[in-house]
Amino acid sequence: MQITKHLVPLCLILILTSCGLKTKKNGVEVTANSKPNIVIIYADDLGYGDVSSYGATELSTPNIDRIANEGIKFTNGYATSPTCTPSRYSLLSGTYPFRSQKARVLAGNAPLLFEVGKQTLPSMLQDAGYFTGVVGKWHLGLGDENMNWNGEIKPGPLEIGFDYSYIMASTNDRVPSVYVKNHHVDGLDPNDPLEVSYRKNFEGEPTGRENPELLKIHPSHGHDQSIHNGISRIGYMRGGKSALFIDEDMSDDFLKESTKFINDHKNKPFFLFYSLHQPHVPRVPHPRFAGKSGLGPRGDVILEADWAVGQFLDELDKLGIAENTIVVFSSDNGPVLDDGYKDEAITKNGNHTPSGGLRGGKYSKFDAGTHVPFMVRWPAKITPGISDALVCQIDFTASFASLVGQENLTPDSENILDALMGKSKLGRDNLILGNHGLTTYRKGDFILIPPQKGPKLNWVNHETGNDLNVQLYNVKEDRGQQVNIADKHPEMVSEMLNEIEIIKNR
Ligand code: NG6
Ligand code: CA
Repeated sequence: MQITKHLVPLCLILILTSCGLKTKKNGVEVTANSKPNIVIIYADDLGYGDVSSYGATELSTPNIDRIANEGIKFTNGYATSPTCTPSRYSLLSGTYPFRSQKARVLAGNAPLLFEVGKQTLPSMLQDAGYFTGVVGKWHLGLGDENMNWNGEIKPGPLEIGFDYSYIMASTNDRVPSVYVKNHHVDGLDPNDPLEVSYRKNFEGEPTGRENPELLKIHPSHGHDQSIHNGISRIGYMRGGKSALFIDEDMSDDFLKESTKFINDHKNKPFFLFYSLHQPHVPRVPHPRFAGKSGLGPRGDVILEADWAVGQFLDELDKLGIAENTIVVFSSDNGPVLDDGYKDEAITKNGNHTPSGGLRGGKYSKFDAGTHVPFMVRWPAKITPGISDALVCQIDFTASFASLVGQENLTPDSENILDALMGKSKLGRDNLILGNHGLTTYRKGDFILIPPQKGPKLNWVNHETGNDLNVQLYNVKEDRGQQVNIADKHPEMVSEMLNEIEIIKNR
C-alpha cells in the first residue's frame, strides 16, 4: 500500500534521528544527541576558599580546577544548608530541608530520611533510562524501625532511585565504620555480627574517653566513644571486624568503586553521585598524602581528594566518554577547622582562608556556611566561563529533568538549566538557606537573616549569625557581610520576611 511504502522509511528516519548519530570512539558508542552521562562529585565540608581556582593560594587543587576551567565556574553557588544531611537531602529530593523535621545531622543508626515513592534526582533519571549509582558518603539514614545491620538493609539508596550503591553507612566519625553495598554491609562475617548503639557502650569495649592510650588521633570535643583504627568516634559498636573500613584507604576505595561504575556502564547513559568524604573529620590521609600540604591533615586530605578527582577525570578521558559527560563539582556545606579532633587544623592553617573571605563557616547562618565551590563541565555543550548566576544544588532535579525530557515533580527544585550550561546569567531569583530555625534568605544580591536568639559563637568558634535585630547585607558590594543595612531598607526587609513565609507555606 502507498501509505506503508512511505511509512517504513519515515519510521526509519524517526528512529535514527531519535537515537542520534552513532560513532565509535575507543570501542565506546558515542551518540551525538543522546542523553549525557551525569556525574556529581560532592565534597564534604570543603569551603569556597579551599580550591585554588576559587582563590586558595596556600594549597593547590589542579584537578578540581580542571573542572572549573573547562566548564562554568559559579561564583554564587549554594548548598541549601550549612550541614551535611539537609544539603544532601535537598540535592537528591529537590525539597527544602525545612519541609522535613528530620532533615538534620543524623545519627549513624537513623532510619532512611526519604519518603519512598516520591520523585528524587536519581529516580527521575532512572525514568529517563539512566543507570544510577551512588558511591561514598551517604549520611541520609538507612533502613526502618526493623533495621538489622547483619541482614538486609532497606529501605536505602536502592529504594529511592539508585540502581547501585556503595556507601559509607553514616559519616567517617560515626559508627558503624563500615561500607554498605546495595542491601548489605560489605565484607561482613556472619559469625561476627555487627552491633550498633547510640545509647550505651557494649560491655568490655574500650572508648576514647576511658582508653586514650589506644588512640592515634585524639578528640577535641565529642568523638570519644567506640574506637576503631586508633580513632574514637560518635556512637558505640561491637563486632563486624572483617567489615570495618580503614580510614587511610577510604579515598582509594571510593575512587576504585567510582571508576568501576563508569567502566561497567559506559555504554548507556549513567548517573553517578560520587560523594567524597574529605575534608570531613577524622582527617586521615593515605600515607601518600600525609604531610604533603604543609597545612596538616586537613590540607593533606584536600590534596588527596583533588588527586582522586583527577584520576576519575582521567578515566572518563580514557574511556572516551568525557566529551558527553556532565561533571558537577560542589560541596555539602562550608569549611571548619577544628570539628572535633586535635588534628592541627588550626595550628597548621597558616595563611590559608578556607572560607575565601566569606563570613562564618560550617553551621553558620553567615554566607560561608552554604556558599560553596560549584562548577559544571560538559565539553560537548558548555563553553568555559565564569558565571555569577545564583545557582543551588536543589535545582539539579528540575534542571536535569528538562535536559532529559522528564517532568520535575519535586516541590522546590527550579529549572535553571540555561544558567547551569552557562547560556544565561539568570539563575534563581531567590533561595532559602538553612533548616528548621536556621533560615536565611538570599534574593538577588541581598541576604536577609531574620532575628534569632542564641549565642554569637558556636562550639567550633564560628559566628552563628544569631542577632536579635534583623540583618540585611548586600553581598555584591559587601561580600564579607560587614555592614548591616536593614535600617536603611525597611520595606525590603518586610517584603523579604513576607516572601520567606510564602515560600514556606507553598
Ligand atoms: C557534629 C560533630 C561533627 C560533625 C557534624 C556533622 C561533634 C562534637 N561534632 O555533631 O564532628 O560530625 O556533626 O557534620 O560530635 S556533617 O558535615 O556530616 O554535617
Ligand atoms: Ca558536610
